[in-house]
Amino acid sequence: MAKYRSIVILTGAGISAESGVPTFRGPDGLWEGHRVEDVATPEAFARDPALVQQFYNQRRAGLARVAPNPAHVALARLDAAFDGELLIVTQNVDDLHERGGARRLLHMHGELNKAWCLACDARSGWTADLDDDSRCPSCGRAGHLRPDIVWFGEMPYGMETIEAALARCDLFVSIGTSGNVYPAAGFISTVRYHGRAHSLELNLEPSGGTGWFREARHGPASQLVPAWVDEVLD
Ligand code: BJW
Repeated sequence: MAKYRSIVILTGAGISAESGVPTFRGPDGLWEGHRVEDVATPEAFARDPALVQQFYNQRRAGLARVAPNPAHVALARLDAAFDGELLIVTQNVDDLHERGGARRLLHMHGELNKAWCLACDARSGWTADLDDDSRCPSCGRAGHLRPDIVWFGEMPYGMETIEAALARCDLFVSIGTSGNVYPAAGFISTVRYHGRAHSLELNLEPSGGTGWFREARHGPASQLVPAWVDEVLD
């Protein structure tokens, strides 16, 4: 435990795959039936809000049918036991890290269970379907709520916090992400730029950026992550 004082963990869709949440770019990927530009851009939402709301309503409802797997639980165990600095940055919009028990968590691509009011700018917890009649709990106006999800071309959440943590950390771990989407795909470059942290990839297969990591282990997250957490806490 004394070996590291500051850890940043980046997670992606692969950590939730064994819970039954589809990844984005695999053979059974989430977007297989949808062109990404039809659903994951602000322009697409402006063009066909009902289609986009329906896509996210289905995924929000799907959260009730999935549960955290041993990888989520292991990270929560690390969060509870590690007395150094820790930040779990997830690209995932599901709530499996929270339900697994993680606390030091940042959702950089937003959350399925939140709505963003384009009239008053408030973010509110939201677990029901969203549609044109949905009323903002903050300002009371209907017809202005969208999923609080970061779409292509939008700024991810918490970038200042993340960049500062990446600059300070002495261990960076990337779990279950293909390294296709920026800025998350560039975090390893930031870590290398600062020069002193160990970096570890835990992924089913080599990601696009695997060669940038000092160490890489490949296999299912439900096995790799608990084993790695045991090592850190040993
Ligand atoms: C397992 C496993 C198991 C499977 N165990 N592993 C040209 C060049 C560079 C950048 C750009 C460019 N043109 C445009 C951009 C920017 C753009 C971008 O990156 N585009 C790329 C496509 C090129 N990015 C943006 O627009 C972002 N904003 C931005 O850049 O703002 C400006 C800015 C500037 C400077 C600083 C900061 C900001 C916003 C990106 C928003 C991404 N949103 C999405 C959709 C959210 C909505 C939704 O959920 O529907 O977020 S895209 C989608 O991809 C989703 C994910 O979070 C994200 C990453 O995917 P992830 O998690 O890696 O999943 P997969 O499926 O790709 O990979 C899963 C991995 O798991 C695989 O490797 C498997 O092998 C593995 N795996 N089972 C372990 N059991």
